[in-house]
Amino acid sequence: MKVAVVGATGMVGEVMLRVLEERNFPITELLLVASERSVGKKLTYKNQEHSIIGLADAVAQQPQIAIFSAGGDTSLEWAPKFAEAGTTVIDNSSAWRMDPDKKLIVPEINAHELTATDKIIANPNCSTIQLVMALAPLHQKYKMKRVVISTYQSVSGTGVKAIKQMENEIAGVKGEMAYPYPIGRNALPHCDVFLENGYTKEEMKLAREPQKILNDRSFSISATAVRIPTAGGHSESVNVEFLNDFELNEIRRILNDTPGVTVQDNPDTNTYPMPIYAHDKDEVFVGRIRRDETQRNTLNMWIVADNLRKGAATNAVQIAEYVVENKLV
Ligand code: A2P
Ligand code: 11C
Repeated sequence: MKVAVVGATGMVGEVMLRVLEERNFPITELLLVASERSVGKKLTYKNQEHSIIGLADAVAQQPQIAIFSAGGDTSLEWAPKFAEAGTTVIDNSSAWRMDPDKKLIVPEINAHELTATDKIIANPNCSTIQLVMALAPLHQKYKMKRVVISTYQSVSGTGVKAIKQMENEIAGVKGEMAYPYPIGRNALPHCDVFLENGYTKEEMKLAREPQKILNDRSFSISATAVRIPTAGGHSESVNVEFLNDFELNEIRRILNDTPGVTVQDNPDTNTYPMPIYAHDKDEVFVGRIRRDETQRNTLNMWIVADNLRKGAATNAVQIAEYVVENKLV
């Protein structure tokens, strides 16, 4: 496969290259693409140096697959140009996710919907991916009615500038701020921009994207997204009301049997998911599984995953693997 990675110099792009290498993705030619600022710079993939090229150059080379993580504006402008050139685009931005003509894919859940005519495929938001990975098998069995979620999100979800802000604060150095407030020793109930309804864009992604991925609008999700001073992954406190009753052991068994999900749940040994352990892993970790004693058929759990891996790069590479294995490119 001739593969382009658009946004190769970025934070997700870097993880993308690592994941492609680790999974030995069948690449015959690799095009590393970034903004004009970076053209000519060198990056290493599998011990080989590659020069960064620009978008127009990459389109002209007609790669079979282009994995984009270069922001929504770049995707809006350039993904259609690649698609027109015959490239299958897997886009990690929010640009196409809710477009009714584009599919929003978590491979373990709905990759079977993909066909060779899908030329722009959307990768969901990081906090959505880890949520639906745990909810999908439970929804299938017990039917969700309502989900209430609060997130505790890593600064790596904001980007390099936010990591730098956190490092500067730790070092006691003044520098550029990614957030309107200090992030150290703080919790900001503010991920992405505020919308007219008083929710943030991140909260509305959590409310809407799972319905599209599960192809079901019969359940609702209410979200509060919070940024905390951690770097390894996003955590989520999730309360799910089902239509049908459940046994906790059955919930644990279903989650344990779900590919890509690992249960870490033993209060006796203080075993529960945490970002420091989820960091650099591809699985979604679920723990603190317990019945909500205040309401029928309702479950509480805690979900953690590395937002740059399963939340972004790994999910996108898995989509690429699916389209290659199923000869959709
Ligand atoms: P560059 O490094 O040349 O700016 P991050 O999310 O970590 O900020 O990374 C964003 C990625 O998207 C980087 O690789 C960045 O390249 C790339 N990028 C940003 N704007 C553009 C653009 N207009 N055209 C192509 N790539 C872009
Ligand atoms: C965050 N979820 O942690 C964001 C980052 O829509 O792809 C990714 C934003 C997106 O703030």
